[in-house]
Amino acid sequence: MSVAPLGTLNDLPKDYVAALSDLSLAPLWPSLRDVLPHDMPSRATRPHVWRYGAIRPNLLRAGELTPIEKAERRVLVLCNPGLGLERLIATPTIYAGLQLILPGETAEAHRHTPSAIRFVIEGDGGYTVVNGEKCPMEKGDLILTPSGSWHEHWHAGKNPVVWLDALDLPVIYALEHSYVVDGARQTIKNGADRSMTHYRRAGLVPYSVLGKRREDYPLMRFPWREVRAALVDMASGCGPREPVHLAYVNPQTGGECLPILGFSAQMLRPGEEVRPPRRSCSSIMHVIEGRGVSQIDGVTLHWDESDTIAVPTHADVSHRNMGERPAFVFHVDDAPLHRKLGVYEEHERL
Ligand code: 1HN
Repeated sequence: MSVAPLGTLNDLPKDYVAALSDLSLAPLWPSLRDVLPHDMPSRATRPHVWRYGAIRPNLLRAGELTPIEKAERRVLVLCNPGLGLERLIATPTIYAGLQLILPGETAEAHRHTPSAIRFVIEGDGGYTVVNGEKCPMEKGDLILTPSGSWHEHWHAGKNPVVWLDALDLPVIYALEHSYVVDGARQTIKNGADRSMTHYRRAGLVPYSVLGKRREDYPLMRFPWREVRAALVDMASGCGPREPVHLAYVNPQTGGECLPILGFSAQMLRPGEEVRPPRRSCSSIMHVIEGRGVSQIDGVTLHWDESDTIAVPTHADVSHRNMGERPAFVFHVDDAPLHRKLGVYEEHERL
């Protein structure tokens, strides 16, 4: 293995470097270690917690300052402090923001190339219409809006509704493929959404699905009430060291719901600490219920209900429930993309 240090730009004659620049060329070797470090990628993403208690008054203030028509979507974006405010990213691949909609407001229909999800934080009476399917928004519900699907948000309740948006926008933007098309209000075609009718229970799908070309996105809403009950039941059937962790999947294929981002929900028993392997994917973790503390690459982050945490790639992670009751967290990661690209890795902890 070569241990000689690589040449730098200063080793080269100025006129040569200038001649290369004029030709829109650059020598690789002075920059090679930046883009290809040994053994471990360089990561600008920082472990970070966004505290809902600090965000909420500012989000409500946005409601006073900026009418929905002036915002299109009234969102405060979770910007990772290691990646700057301009890039609007929580991790290299995950855009995340908290969106506010006030009683009587509508966020008009559009569709775009990035895929999105909503994860509801508070408020009653909000709903999202996805390709004509009305999806009620209750705390902890996960609602998908896959790439290209029409979506609009409504509020028929009395108090502010807030949710976490997560999008694969950074990836689609890097592809120079991010754009939106505005549309007319959709005609709602359902009473109850399909989580309440066609996909009522794991292991059961409409008979007509068998032998047919499958729908890409059969299920748009995953009600928290059911996910929470599934986690509690799983805990009752697991050994004390087995993680109580469920992946959200496409009920027709058993595979991930969306192509780039993956979603899962985890229960941490009182006092439990989980120490997953180091993973190549980045993620965010959103606290649904409970309080605890995480160690991420040596950084200690305390968390409470509705806080959101950024986890860099390859990070050494532990999460501990500090409460007397079970804690529930929701994870968004880019593992589906890593797996598709054939680059997904898990490593021993450092
Ligand atoms: C978007 O369309 C929504 O539809 C929310 O609610 C956040 C962030 C970036 C780009 C599009 C929405 C978004 C977004």
